[in-house]
Amino acid sequence: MQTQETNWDICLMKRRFALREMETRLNILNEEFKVMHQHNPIDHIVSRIKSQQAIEEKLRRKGFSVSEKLAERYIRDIAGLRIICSFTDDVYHISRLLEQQADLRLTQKKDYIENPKPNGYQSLHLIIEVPVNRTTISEMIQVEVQIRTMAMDVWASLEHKMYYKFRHDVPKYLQNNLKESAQILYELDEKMNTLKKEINMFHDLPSIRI
Ligand code: 0O2
Repeated sequence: MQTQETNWDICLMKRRFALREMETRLNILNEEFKVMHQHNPIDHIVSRIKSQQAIEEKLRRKGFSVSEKLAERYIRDIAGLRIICSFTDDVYHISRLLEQQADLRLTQKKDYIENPKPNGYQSLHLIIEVPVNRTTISEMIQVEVQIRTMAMDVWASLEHKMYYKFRHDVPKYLQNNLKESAQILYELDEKMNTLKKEINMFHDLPSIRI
């Protein structure tokens, strides 16, 4: 019989494989797009596996007892991938391209760009099941994919730092400033998106396509 530690190891290993699989697919999409359309929709990708300690904390927060079986079932972001794009259109484009891949299963979509969180947080969150083929077993493994623009990313990392700096009790005026900044960044993203479209209308100048 396997020890609990071994089960956790397997749980985390499967998710590392799922992340690699997703990253390869995304790099292919990005490279092909560059060749066909002279534009990289993805600026960069960051990925992480949640630590066992963070998974256990999240399980407790959700009112579950701690086991890797419950983690596999209820913690959908053990494997997390963040895709940073230059433009809002690219965020939705990447999402559509992933949704079209026949062997991926989209099980949840939260559009915090269309409906930002009350604090101002914006991002598109997908939970995608990815096929992982191991030596003796093939399994669908969940990956949380967050897709956002650079502006949304800068905002989210500042908010994250602030949340921890003030131990989850951010003064009201800072909360208001943050929310205001999110709105300004949203407007900036919209402007940049429109500008990009206008520039790309100059079909006779493909070398400046962005
Ligand atoms: P970390 O450290 O990034 O891993 P659910 O899984 O649907 O039951 P959950 O997990 O709250 O509920 O889902 P949601 O809303 O999709 O958020 C998951 C992740 O999105 C968070 O993971 C953050 O990474 C990010 N996120 C969500 N809301 C905010 C926010 O207000 N500010 C910032 N900066 N990030 C946010 P973790 O596990 O909380 O943290």
